[in-house]
Amino acid sequence: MPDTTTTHDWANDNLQSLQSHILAEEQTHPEATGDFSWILSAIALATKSIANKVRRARIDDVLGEFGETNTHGEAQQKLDLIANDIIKACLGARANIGVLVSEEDEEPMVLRTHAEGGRYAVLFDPLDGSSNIDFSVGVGTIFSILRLEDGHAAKGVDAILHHGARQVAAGYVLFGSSTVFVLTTGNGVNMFVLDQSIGAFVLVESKLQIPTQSRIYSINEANIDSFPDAYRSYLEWAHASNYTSRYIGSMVADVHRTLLKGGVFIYPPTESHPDGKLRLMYEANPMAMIIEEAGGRAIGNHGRILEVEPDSLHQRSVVVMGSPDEVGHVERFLNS
Ligand code: AHM
Ligand code: MG
Repeated sequence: MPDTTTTHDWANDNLQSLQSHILAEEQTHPEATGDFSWILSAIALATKSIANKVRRARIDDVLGEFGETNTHGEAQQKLDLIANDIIKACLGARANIGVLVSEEDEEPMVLRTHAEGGRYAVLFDPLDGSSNIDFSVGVGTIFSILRLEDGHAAKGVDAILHHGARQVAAGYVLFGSSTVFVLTTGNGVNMFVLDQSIGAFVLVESKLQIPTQSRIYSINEANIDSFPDAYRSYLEWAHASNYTSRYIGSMVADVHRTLLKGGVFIYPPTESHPDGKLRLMYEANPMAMIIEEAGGRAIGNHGRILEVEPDSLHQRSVVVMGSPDEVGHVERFLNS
């Protein structure tokens, strides 16, 4: 309950929606054009709609596989495609979005040239962890925003193949026991929760900081026999050091817990996924930007994830991200 006494600081402690937060941030940048509020309001609209579909999935009978595989040869769930269509419908109409890239589509969708106003590319995984959806486990949408340069339409995929440090914003929306929107525009990490009663994401925490250390590792340990030696040695050390294990198998949920509670989330190379399973440009990069902006670290096979120059849109990346000290422990084994 809000404090209704006269001593309450109403000027600085007020209810703020995602929309008003973005507008307020833009006002601190005189050169801002309002582009972000357009893009983020489209993402907010799309994810509110996806949250509704996810909640109603069993009632509406849209659980289960669609019967096709995506560009990575993975079974698509019906809700993967529904979420993909919702995002494209909401973002496609925003005049400043030039290109959309989705995990579910092999080719990027070029909407507008630079001359036509296409200033940004939005890359996204519409419904990450969707194989968990039949069991009401938390799933999420992940997005990354890159600025486009003049001539992007002619350059095709090359116009988007930039390292993650060039992201201008990144975020995810977790559809869990509550719907949580976590966002960074390069100025810290803010967390919003969907208030169903008013239909708006409201700010619940600003400038989130990940705990520096926490004895939690999050990894699919069933694959241990095919992990490289360094990861096996790390796990042996963690067992001996009284670590606990938490693994949901849904990256958004696992990274969200890691952000709030600390620890390390790891998807190492395995026999079936020698380059790691997660995708660099719309899974690893946006999560890495959020974790770094919150004071954490995110590394892959060759150092900092955000410095990897991609060769292809859908390439995979090894992921080790979380509390700075915990990533440091894994890194010690990777370097030895
Ligand atoms: P998806 O994009 O097809 O949903 O797959 C990504 C998911 C991540 O959410 C999760 O971290 C990982 O796959 C789990 O993989 P595994 O089942 O091999 O542990
Ligand atoms: Mg995914």
